[in-house]
Amino acid sequence: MSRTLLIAAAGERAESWTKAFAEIAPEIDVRMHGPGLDVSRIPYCLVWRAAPGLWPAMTNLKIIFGLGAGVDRLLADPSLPRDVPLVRMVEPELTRGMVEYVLWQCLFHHRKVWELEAAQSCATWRPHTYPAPWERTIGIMGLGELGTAAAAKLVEFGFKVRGWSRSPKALPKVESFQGAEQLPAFLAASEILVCLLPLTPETRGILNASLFALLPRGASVINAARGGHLVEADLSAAMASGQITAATLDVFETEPLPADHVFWSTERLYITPHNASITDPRSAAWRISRQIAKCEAGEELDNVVDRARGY
Ligand code: NDP
Ligand code: OXD
Repeated sequence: MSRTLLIAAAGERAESWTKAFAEIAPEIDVRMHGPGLDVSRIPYCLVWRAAPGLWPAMTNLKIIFGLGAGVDRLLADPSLPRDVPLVRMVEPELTRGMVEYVLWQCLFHHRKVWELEAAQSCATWRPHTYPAPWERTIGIMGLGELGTAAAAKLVEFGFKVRGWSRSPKALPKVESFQGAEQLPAFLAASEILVCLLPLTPETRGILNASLFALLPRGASVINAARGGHLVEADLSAAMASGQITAATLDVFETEPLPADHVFWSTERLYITPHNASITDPRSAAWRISRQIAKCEAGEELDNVVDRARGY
């Protein structure tokens, strides 16, 4: 059992996970969580959200691997073992996917594609202008693994990029702001605001009416982090008043987004189904196998969640 990994999350992707471990890390003995499986001696677990009773049953755990970069759901579970390291997902394909999503959506909002859609819907050849990227400021909330990579790509495209985090950053050509005191200055010029924050008690509900009021009038909002960051009614009101022109949301307080939710029919509000980026089983299998090897060798693990900070 020394290198046994329980996968308690795979759903319809179960096959890709077993295949990935078989190809990339055959030394790991993978078990899929299911009824009747004795998990008491399994030392490693890869999980998105734990089924009730899973943690008390895993009495010999050495590492919990979160299947996603965000660990808010795992930390919200009072039965999560306190003394076992929780490692969040950091892998190059997850980062690449998010960079692609942020670039795609920033270009979409930069070029105001909804104006083209409106002209096309009435078969009108309407001149459409937009500023050069260096005349457009994009603000990224969260300059961690994903925010830093997204900022670098936007800089490469010539945008004016600014970022907001808890601690000071020095990233090439990114104007950096830190902490609550510098949030208003950060927001003041952010014409396209991208949220890539972790969901913590401090960041829950941060995308709210007061924050929207501090953005330049007519700004766009892109939330690819967690639904809990957004106060949904405040976004609806800000869009109705014109303070926010358009938004793209990948994540929602309730997922799947209910069919009768007002967002489905809100003009210039674009929805993607929590797939801004998806953990790649092959790339993740390699990362997890390295971490297990480190653990077995008594070495320090990477990307261990700081439970006091919540990310
Ligand atoms: P990281 O932990 O690497 O980065 C988090 C960043 O947020 C850090 O820069 C941190 O600041 C900053 N931050 C945290 N709390 C605050 C605060 N109170 N005030 C200001 N800044 C703060 O996370 P990742 O970049 O890997 O991921 C970010 C989030 O993206 C995940 O938590 C997840 O929710 C979401 N996600 C969504 C996906 C999707 O498909 N929609 C896919 C993957 C992730 P500092 O650097 O100073 O610590
Ligand atoms: C993640 C996610 O946190 O997929 O990785 O949302």
